[in-house]
Formats: sequence, C-alpha cells, structure tokens
Amino acid sequence: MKTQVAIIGAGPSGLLLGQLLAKQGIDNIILERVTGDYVLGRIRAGILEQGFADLVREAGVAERMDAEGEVHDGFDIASEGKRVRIDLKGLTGGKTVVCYGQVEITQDLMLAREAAGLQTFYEANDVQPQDVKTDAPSLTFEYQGESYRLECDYIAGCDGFHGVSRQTIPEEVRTEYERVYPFGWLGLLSDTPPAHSELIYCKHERGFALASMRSETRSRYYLQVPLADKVEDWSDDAFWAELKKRLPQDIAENLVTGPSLEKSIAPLRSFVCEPMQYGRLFLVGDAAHIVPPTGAKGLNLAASDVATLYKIMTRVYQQNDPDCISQYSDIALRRVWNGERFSWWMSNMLHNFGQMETGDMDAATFKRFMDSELGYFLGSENGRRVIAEQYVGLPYEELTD
Ligand code: RFL
Ligand code: PHB
Repeated sequence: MKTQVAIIGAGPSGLLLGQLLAKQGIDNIILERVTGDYVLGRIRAGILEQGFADLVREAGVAERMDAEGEVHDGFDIASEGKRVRIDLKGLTGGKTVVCYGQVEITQDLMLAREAAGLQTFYEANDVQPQDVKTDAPSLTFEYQGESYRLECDYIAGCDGFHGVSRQTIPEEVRTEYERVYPFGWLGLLSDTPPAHSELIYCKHERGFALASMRSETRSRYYLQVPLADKVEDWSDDAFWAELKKRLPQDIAENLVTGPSLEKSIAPLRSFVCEPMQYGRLFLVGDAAHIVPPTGAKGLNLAASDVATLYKIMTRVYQQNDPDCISQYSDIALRRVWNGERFSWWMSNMLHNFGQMETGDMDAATFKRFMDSELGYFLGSENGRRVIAEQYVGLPYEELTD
C-alpha cells in the first residue's frame, strides 16, 4: 500500500489535515486505533477560534458549523459575587469565537471524508512508524488479523497524547516540558437550556466551575474536583447541588437541571514536546502538547499545527520545495507556547489550589497573588483586552520564503 501522507489518528487533527490535503490533490490515508463511534463518544471541546472556523471553511466542511454553531461575542468571569464580561468583539476589533462541539466537527469531517472516497482504516492495531529518518518511511500495522505496510513520503502523527508517534522520537532527541495540576475537571452534558447566553468561568472558594453549552437546548458544565475523585462518586444530584453553590446566585437560582447524558473526569496538564518534527515524522495536536482546558485552547492549537503542516505539504508538492519541512517545529511551537502560557495563567487565576504545594511559596501566598492578578486584569479595559485577544486566538504564522 502506498500514499503521499500517512496520518495516524482520526481525531479532529488527523481528519482536518486529511481533508485539507485532499483538497490540494495530496493523497493521504488515515490509520485509527478505535472505531469511528468510539472517537465520536469523546465529548471534549466546544469553543472554536475564528482561525479554526476559517480552516474548516477552507476544507469545505463548514456548512453545518455555519448553520448550527453559535457565534459568541463575549464571555463572563465571575468571582467574589461579581460577574465581569470579557467583550471579545469590542476589545479585539470584531473578533469572536464559535460555540460548536468537537463531536460535531469530527462527525462533519468523517462524513466529508467518506463522501470524498478517502481511505481510513478504523481499528488498525499496532501502528508503528518505520524509517522516519530516511526518505522512504512507512507505517506497519495489523488490520483484521493481517499485517500491512503503508509506504509514504511523510507521516503526520495526529494520535493524541497517548499515541505512538511521540515515542518514535528518540529520548535523547526530544525534551518534554510538563506541569501536572493537583485537581481535575468533572464534566456533565445534559439536554437542558444553558444557564446563560454566554459561557461563565467561575472562581470560587469551593473550586472552579464553568457553565458552557453546545446549543440552545444542550448544556455542558464542569466542576474542579480532587484528583482522587471518581465519576461514580458523583451522582447527578450531587453535581447539580455543588454547581449551584459555585455559580453566581442569580444564575444558580434559574439553573435548569436534568439527567446527565455523559459525565467524565479529565486531569489537568500542561505539556509540550520539542521538537515537533523528526525526519519525515511530524507531531500534530495533542500528540505534541496538552493544555488545561481553562483557556479553551487544546483543539485550537491542534488546528494551528494542522494549518502549518498543510501549508508546508502544499509547498512541498506544488512547488517541489522539500526543504521547507524544517520550518514546521519552530512555527508550530511559537504558537503552542503562547497557548500554553495563556491556559496556565487562566488556570492559576481561576482555580482553588487549596493546601497543595505551588512551587517555592506557600499556598496562602500563591492565592493572594492570583486573587490580585485576576482583580487587576478584570478591573482594567487593557487587562480585559489581554484576556480577549488571547481567547479569540493569536494569528497563524506564515512560512518564510
Ligand atoms: P485526539 O482527539 O486525542 O485524537 C487522537 C486520535 O488518535 C487515535 N490514536 C491512534 N490511532 C492509531 N494508532 C495509535 N497508536 C493511536 N493512538 C491514538 C485516538 O484513538 C484518537 O482518535 O487528538 P487531536 O486530534 O490532536 O485533537 C485534540 C483535541 O481532542 C483536544 O486538544 C481538545 O479536546 C482539548 N479540549 C478543548 N480544546 C479546545 O480548543 N477548546 C475547548 O473548549 C476544549 N475543551 C478539551 C476541552 C479537552 C478536554 N478533555 C477531556 C481532555 C474539554 C475537556 C474536558
Ligand atoms: C466546553 O464547552 O467543553 C468548554 C468550553 C470552554 C472551555 C473548556 C471547555 O474553556
């Protein structure tokens, strides 16, 4: 079997890259470890930057997103009984975000891929990148009990944090940067109307909470919980009761509750692997970096990696310029570190770190610093603008000549 770009992983990164490459006439095959339904069972992200939405349009898969996605002009940050609006549109000269679920984008991309007759092997086992430092790399894998080799020019490792791609880069070549947070997020999805027309990020003594949504009839809520908590510890009633304690009072009083459609706990982590390229292998999205969800950046950073690799592959094949691949890692990492810093900063300001160690200062001192930091940024228009311009997303960087 042979293709130009072999893609590992049919999450949003792999599917979006595949669609964009195909539009430029670049042949690609995706190998995915689980079934399509399993991929669609992961709820995850809900907020898309304008750059991401534009990329989905460029891929020609935006019809449903443009019809059903809700444009959000702002969001609220609540703390100490007050709600402060971050007027995204007003503070950034007209930029906004789109509220449209990762599941929906993934489904749209899967359907478009199927309609275009592009090949995807679901339930491909033991995918292994081979000879990535040569000009004849390949992927070996097992499919329905048979062994296969997929020969290719380049490999895009879009296989998430637990994938095989990053491990292919020898340990002496890669450096990993990491911060693990001492808590997780418990998420609940329900067919209830959202608590408010825009998202509310809530800083509270009992822990952080987020009121988000998927549509006018479907809500997504999160609670900061101790790492030791299990989903089974949290009945729906317990979740709603705790959420009401953390939301601003007027919002809590009008909260509509209902049975959960899904509940899950995600640990919070900041993680970056450098470099993001090794020979003919590129790491894309969560395979190379993880952010805590507080800034809504994970999927959006995946999209900017895709945008960069897509431009590079287009130049490689259309202008016969294979040397430009060396630009990938530096361009991608510059934007990644901005997103990492923003997500880390927002997480520090909005969560309750309790008695946990916070580095070289005690927890009470750290809390005072973070309370003051949030108060300062929310209290000035310039401060709110700093939050707004990062939330809507920094511009994508172009390749150099
Ligand atoms: P994914 O989605 O993990 O997909 C990787 C795919 O690769 C497959 N795979 C393999 N296939 C073949 N062989 C192997 N050896 C393989 N190993 C793995 C997997 O089965 C999978 O299908 O990575 P991708 O495509 O890079 O996408 C990244 C995003 O999923 C992620 O960044 C976001 O979900 C993060 N995130 C958010 N991002 C945002 O931009 N805005 C948000 O509002 C937002 N909210 C969130 C989030 C993530 C969350 N969790 C659960 C971590 C909220 C939460 C709670
Ligand atoms: C979500 O709706 O899942 C969501 C929204 C914003 C975030 C994180 C998650 O910052």
